[in-house]
Amino acid sequence: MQFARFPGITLALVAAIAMIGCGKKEEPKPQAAAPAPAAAPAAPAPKPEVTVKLGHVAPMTGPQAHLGKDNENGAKLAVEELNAQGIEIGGAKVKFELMGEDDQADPKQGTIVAQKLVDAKVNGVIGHLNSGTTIPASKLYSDAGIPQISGSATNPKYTLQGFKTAFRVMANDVQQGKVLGEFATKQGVKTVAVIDDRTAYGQGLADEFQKAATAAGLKVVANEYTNDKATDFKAILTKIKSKKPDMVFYGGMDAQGGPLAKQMKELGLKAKFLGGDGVCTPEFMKLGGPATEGHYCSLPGVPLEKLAKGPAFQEKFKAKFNADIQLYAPYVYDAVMVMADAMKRANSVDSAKFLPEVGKTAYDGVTAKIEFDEKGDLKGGAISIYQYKEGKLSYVETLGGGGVTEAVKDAAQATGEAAKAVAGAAADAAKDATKAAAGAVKEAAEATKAAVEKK
Ligand code: ABU
Repeated sequence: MQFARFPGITLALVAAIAMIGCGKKEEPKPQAAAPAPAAAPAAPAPKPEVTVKLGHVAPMTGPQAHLGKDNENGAKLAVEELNAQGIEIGGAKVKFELMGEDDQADPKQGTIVAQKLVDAKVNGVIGHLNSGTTIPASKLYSDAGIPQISGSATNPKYTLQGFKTAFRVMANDVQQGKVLGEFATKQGVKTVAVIDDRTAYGQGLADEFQKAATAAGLKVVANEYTNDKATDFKAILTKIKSKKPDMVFYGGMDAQGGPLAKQMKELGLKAKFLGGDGVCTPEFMKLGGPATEGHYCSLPGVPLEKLAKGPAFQEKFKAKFNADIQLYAPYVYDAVMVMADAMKRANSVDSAKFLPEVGKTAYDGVTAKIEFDEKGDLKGGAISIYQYKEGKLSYVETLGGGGVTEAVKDAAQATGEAAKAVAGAAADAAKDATKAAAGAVKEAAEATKAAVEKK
């Protein structure tokens, strides 16, 4: 920019002159001594923080990865909610952290990752998913005094070892096998073929089923075995077909159960299929396709829709993970909450201090009112039967289970109270209407009488 009257003088030059003019250093004026500033109030010392490390173990790779992910999502949801609550324990703000490990559903890998969690000094362990990994790992956690809660391992041995650290939040396979054996008998079948995958869960459940079925009068016409990696079952199914059983019972998981049901149909087996919780999944129906239609499975607990906190849990799970629950996520969620609840009651995150409180749990969970017996098993665990219908699990009935039925009772009571309130309001309204009508009739009668008298 140039000035109009002095075209050669630029704005920069003017600025330079101005700066020279201002360049005279002014002597500092003597100032009166400033009063000493009032001492600021001491800032409150920040609350100490403590990190609680929770180990979570499940197969995150291999044929059961979809179930491992489902379990981990249940644990993640619980941890996120606990952290949002800003819990204080023992005067410190607690931050929960999940240490996820993949045991590949392999017993040996299960102990390797368990040792890793022990070395990392985790405060507690949620898992493992499979009984075959949970049982050997539980010895390491017990030796280290680390509380362990499984949301899915159902083999009875897990809590029969006398470990003070071992707990589970669902019914075990003695209960499940018994219900399945009795259910098979109720279906009117006379003969059954039993197949299992030789895992702690599959074999254990098949044994319990067989005990209950034979006690109820069923004849076992074949016992066959496979493994938890198999995909081709035609050889054993061909042998079974020749025995013409009314029913095939499978002890194992959905990755094998789905193809097995499909191959039963392909080979022309007319027998009904029945399995436990490991096959009671959307994945079973996906793998088995239309061949799964009309068959049955069981699941510890009762349908979430029938529980007071179930529908809300389903909604928040779907909203967070954009996925439906596969199987055990709500149980794993409850397992984390039970562990945190024990820490709160003990006012300590120290495993040795809160472990006794785990045993004293009385927690109103999503899946049940959770209380443990002296072994660490869920008290009064229920078992429900489902039928595969048009690609969905259709609820049939719930058998046994004080703990779970308590929660159902709570929901039913709430519904009953609401219904009573509606009925009460309707009765009041009806009373008012009757009174008004009676008044109108009386008035009409008086008017008629007056009219008659006037005549
Ligand atoms: N409860 C069936 C799947 C987990 C287990 O191995 O026990």
